Amino acid sequence: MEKLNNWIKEMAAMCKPERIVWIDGSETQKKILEKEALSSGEIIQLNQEKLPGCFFHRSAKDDVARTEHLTFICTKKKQTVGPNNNWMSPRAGYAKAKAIFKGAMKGRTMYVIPFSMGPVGSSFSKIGVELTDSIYVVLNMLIMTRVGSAVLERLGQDGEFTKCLHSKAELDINKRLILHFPEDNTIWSVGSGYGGNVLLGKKCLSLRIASYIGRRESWLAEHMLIMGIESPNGHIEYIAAAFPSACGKTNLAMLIPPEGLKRKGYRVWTVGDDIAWMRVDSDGALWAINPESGFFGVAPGTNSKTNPNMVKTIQKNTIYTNVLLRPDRTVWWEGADGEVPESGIDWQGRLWNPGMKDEQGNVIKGAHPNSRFTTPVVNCPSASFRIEQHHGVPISAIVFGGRRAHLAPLVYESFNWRHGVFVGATMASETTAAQAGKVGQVRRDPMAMLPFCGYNMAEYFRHWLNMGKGMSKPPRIFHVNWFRTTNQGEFLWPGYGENLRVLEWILDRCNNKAEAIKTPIGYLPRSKDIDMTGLKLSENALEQLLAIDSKEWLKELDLIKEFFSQFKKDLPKELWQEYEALRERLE
Ligand code: OXD
Ligand code: MN
Repeated sequence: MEKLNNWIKEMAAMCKPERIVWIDGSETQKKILEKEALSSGEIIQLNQEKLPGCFFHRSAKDDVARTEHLTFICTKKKQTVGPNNNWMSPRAGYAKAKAIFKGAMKGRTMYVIPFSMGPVGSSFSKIGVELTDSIYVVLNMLIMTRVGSAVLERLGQDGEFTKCLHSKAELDINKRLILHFPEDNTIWSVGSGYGGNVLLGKKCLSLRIASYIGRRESWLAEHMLIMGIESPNGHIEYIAAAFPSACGKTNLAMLIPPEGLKRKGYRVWTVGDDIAWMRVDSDGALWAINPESGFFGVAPGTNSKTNPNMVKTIQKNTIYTNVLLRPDRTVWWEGADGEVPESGIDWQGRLWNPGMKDEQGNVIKGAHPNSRFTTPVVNCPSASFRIEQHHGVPISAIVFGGRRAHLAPLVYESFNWRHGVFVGATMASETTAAQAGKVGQVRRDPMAMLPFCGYNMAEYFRHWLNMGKGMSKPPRIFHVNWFRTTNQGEFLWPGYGENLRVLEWILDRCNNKAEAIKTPIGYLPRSKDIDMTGLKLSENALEQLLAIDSKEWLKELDLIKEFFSQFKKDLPKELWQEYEALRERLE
């Protein structure tokens, strides 16, 4: 404990809190903190009859999303972080942040949160300690991670932990920094209150720092959901899947089988919706845990059609951030179930009516497009019974995906692990209205890790290639695209629960039970290989969904070449070989 105590002393000397409070993970302490946050107005109590244990929080107007331009990886050499990250030297990083942290907690309490990413005591879990001056952060961390005395016990006298320091400071975007020091196992975040910037166990530890540690220790920290699919005979197989944002990752993780397939008796078990830590076990297979214990999900668009399980999950013990507050102290967002409320208080605290417009004539939204809920995994009706198992779950298939109006077919399988790494490394998605910039622009997002890989992505690709060599039973790697459209822009595939039809083919491939045809880009199902019982698509839709246009793919290869070129000599030659081989097959 000496190491921990000394560090806390040093950080307190810099931040100057009025007092220090240790978070023990107890219900009693949580209640006290809730009371305090209620009286300061940091949170608002929601209608306890309709939403028991639920609270509401409003953030600063310019503090509503991850700020990637203020996020840095601080390493001795710039080369370590590669072209995909903002870099600062540790000396400069500490100095810049220190200037903001200095005295930032004056008059405030510093909370000490010992937390475990992964089940407490599992050899695959990692421990962190977050110091923060925000009760909102404490209450969110209590949902998202395993917190308290059991973690300290596990840490023991001088166990290794990630040193996480956070202060709201002035919540000033001009004095905001999210800094990672992987060489020191340290994270410093200041000037923000937004989840992705301040719940330091999530993106900062479980992806950026963990990806760096994972390379050293030969495992993978990935931006992936984990779901189990129970087949009619009771056997459960697990899939890990990576998608860029706005592709429905959370919805897929807890989908409800569609009627036709339900009759067959499928059932889905949710292990995680955002992060997977995966390592090779003694059986030569890849095993995964979800390091988190909660969901931090996007509210808008969540309803009984898109995600019925999540609608049930967020009825209790949930923290809502930046949604619309209704007169009866329940919550609403664009794309929620039911009628649009006649009035409410919007995410900025202003009186709101539907159809209201701003000075530019744009419709004012009730909820911020990135408004969120923080909710415990155990609330979820499809929560897997294996979430607390120290060993995790064996992964049969890895699925990469993106949002592509054309080009990528509904599903294809890579030829082997190396080709699968190429498929993941060349992942891309088209921007939607939810993102800044032009709609429909193709953005490369390898393995959906572009904003989260804590080191040079070229080295990350090499690590993926090496992981394949260490497995005697590697998962098969697939690519899916739920978003292909007709030339008129209509979606060809219904998505949501129906996606299980594609996952069925994927698992059947893993078990050598389904046929496929070999194409230049990989193995594809024929239309009759996808079970369409109870689902009627327009004529030829499936054929269009599975069509490959070589000319389009050759154009895509030019974009891939451009993307790969930025890594210069660092890019593994195997990926250039895959690139050349694909070009040859297409020509
Ligand atoms: C998230 C993200 O919040 O990827 O999960 O931004
Ligand atoms: Mn995510």
